Amino acid sequence: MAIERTFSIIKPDAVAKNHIGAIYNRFESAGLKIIASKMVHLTKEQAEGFYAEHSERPFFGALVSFMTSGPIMVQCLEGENAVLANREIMGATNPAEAARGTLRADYAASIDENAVHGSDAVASAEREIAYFFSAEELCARTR
Ligand code: RTP
Ligand code: MG
Repeated sequence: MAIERTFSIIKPDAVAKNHIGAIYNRFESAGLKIIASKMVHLTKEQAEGFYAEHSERPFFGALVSFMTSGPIMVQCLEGENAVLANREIMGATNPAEAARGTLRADYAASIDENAVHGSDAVASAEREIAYFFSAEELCARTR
């Protein structure tokens, strides 16, 4: 059993539509524990830094504009195989391709406004968690 941590964002579209509680319920129902959580409104510089790996992609400007358009919820999730488990809860990047019952199938309007983010690997999770949370803000709950 591999207990992992992953980083999750509820993006501005889903916060604006009041889906925070529904999305937290999906995480908890799947056995993932929220071990840190806060609402933030990203600056342009923070969003560009977070998505630096996409800086050369054609959608980068739209992505940064969207991610700074309103407050987001950022959280660290802990549990068995948390990285992959959260990716399965989220569904495909494009909601048109997301499996039924996934967050993006249920709450995302388009590939640009797709409700949630989740780390794609343990290494990126560590980087992304540290981008938003100090060690003291992470409350280990699984032992
Ligand atoms: P995320 O990082 O947000 O969890 O999403 P992901 O891994 O499924 O997708 P990724 O390839 O990392 O892309 C990051 C975000 O950029 C936007 N995107 N737009 N228009 C496009 O072709 C396109 N491709 C990606 C999406 O909002 C995606 O979540
Ligand atoms: Mg990604």
